[in-house]
Amino acid sequence: IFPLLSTQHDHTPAYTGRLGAPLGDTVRVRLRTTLPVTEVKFKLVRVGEIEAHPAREIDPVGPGPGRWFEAELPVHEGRVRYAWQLNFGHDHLHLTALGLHRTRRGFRSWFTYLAGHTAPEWAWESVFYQIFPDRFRNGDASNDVQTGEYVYSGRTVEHVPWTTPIDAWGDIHGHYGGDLNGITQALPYLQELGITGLWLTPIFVSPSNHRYDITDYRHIDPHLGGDAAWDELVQAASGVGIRLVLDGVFNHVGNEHALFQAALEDDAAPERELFTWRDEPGKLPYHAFFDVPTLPKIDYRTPAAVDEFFSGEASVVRHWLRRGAAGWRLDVAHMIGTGGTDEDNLPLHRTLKRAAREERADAYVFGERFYDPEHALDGQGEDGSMNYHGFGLPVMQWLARGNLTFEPSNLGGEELAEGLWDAYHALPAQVALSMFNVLESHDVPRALYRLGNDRTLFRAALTFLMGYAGVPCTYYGSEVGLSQSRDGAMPWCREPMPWDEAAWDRELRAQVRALIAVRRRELALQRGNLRFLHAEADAVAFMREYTHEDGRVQRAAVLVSRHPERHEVALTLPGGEWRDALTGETLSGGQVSVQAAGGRILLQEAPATP
Ligand code: ARE
Ligand code: CA
Repeated sequence: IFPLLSTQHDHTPAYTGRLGAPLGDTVRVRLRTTLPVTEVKFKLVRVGEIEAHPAREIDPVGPGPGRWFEAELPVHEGRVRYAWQLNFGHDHLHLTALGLHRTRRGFRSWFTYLAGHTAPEWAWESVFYQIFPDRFRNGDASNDVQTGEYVYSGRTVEHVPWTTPIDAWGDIHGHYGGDLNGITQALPYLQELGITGLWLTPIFVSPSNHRYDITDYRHIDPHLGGDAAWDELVQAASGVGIRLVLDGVFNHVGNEHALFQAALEDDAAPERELFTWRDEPGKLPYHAFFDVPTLPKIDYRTPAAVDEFFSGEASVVRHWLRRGAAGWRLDVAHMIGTGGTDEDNLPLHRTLKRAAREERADAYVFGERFYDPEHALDGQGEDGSMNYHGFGLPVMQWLARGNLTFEPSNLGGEELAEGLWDAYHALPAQVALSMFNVLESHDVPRALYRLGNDRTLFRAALTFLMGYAGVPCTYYGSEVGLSQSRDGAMPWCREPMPWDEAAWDRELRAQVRALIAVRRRELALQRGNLRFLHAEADAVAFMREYTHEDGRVQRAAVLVSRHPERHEVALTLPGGEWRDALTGETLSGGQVSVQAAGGRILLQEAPATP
């Protein structure tokens, strides 16, 4: 199922002249092959028909082996589907995004060129860190929620001292006191780690410790330091090159939100139309997220809802981008809409994205999607999505060997590679590079915990994350070995960050830092293509490759094993010298046997022809 190295075409400059050109433009595209072709044809789908044009042979680009062919791609529609046909006398092969095949395969496997699409490329170069504000750092004790201060979900809230372990029943009422002031204080720590982007789970006025039930979207929760703490954080973060992405809870509001309160109080209130109501015995009178009473669902069939949150002149989306946010993570993106299917909701997501881009030309907008995100990712809506389905969940299932109750199936390396490859090739390159890759989050168990707290396996997981196509995001505290006290997802994955350095695993932190540095240095990891090189039950290897316009190639081969101890893996690398990104050790390509435990990133830079 994996593409061969003999023939290549991808989104990088030598092969694709320009990404995201507008409708009506023409883009030059190229193919390189070492096969004995007699002719190469460029094929595209236009008005439902396949057109085939001869590609012309050109002088070789760069020093690599093979012959080069060039064609013109007319950007005639939003998504241009194309492929190459290689003729060998009477026989032929097709090159699609899936690789070389005897048949031309379904159009879903063809290359996709996205017209007029600009990706937030800064995100490709970023390494993100997710913060759950109540649990990251308490920078100002004077704003802490006090025990008994108010009632939430039928019980008074409690102030919990920082070092108290999470308690199941108390958790939804327990506030540890973390705030934005704390994040500002920790910026030097994050900068030293190499972080350049933060995703903050909700920070607006809300009674719960997770703040997904928002009372007022236009103000920062005073318990997090209020609006002033935000402005201070924005300024300090931009000073150290860190961008802030906010959590957009747009499927539902908190039940204490004024619009919902108005709707509840009066049957004739215009606000009624912002929600959906029902009259069924034993059920809430309104639709809510998973029937959680504090989370009434917003009805976007009502134009006032679209205005309030997305497109209006002072919408929530616009407000915080104006005030310094760099993008939005859309909570339960698959639910945000009119109550219809995901497809029905696409126009709404495009409206949201358009408003975001009007405010900030490079705003990064990605949805939370636990399952198949493909149909939502045509580039006009979300830039990408959280990559649980096509990355984090399967990678963790494989590495954890089905350990523990969360997503317990035990995948083999072959199945893993197949699943990842399938998810990757289905997306246009700019979207694939904009996927938000996570191994863990505040909704799933911590990766380190799922791996039995084994450091070698965790390092392997992080190598996968930093090496893979898409934007990597780590979860607060993982870098110092923060784990869980027991099995399960929330609340166990939300322990407060230990700031007593005696509790840190410094060796782990140094390793995480080194991996982040490699990611931030290597163009191939940020913008390269993706191909799987090898898969066996306990090891997989993939290649990221970036070919400059002059043919210079930068390669990174990423090898990951799920053995906690030494594990020799045999694989074939392109010839020439390779260097280990972390140890500097060199080896020559061809058939090699490499120690894979803990993960490896091997680099190769082929020089340009004079
Ligand atoms: C809290 C408690 C829960 C309790 C619930 C109901 O923590 O134990 O069951 O209340 O009383 C936020 C808070 C949660 C809170 C929830 C409701 O963070 O702590 O739960 O609000 O008050 C699915 C969705 C996914 C969603 C998760 C939570 O597909 O989109 O469930 N994620 C977002 C956020 C959450 C947030 C909300 C949605 C609501 O990221 O933090 O919850 O705004 C498997 C399943 C998935 C499931 C996933 C994670 O993979 O198949 O369907 O995701 O696990 O649990
Ligand atoms: Ca505080």
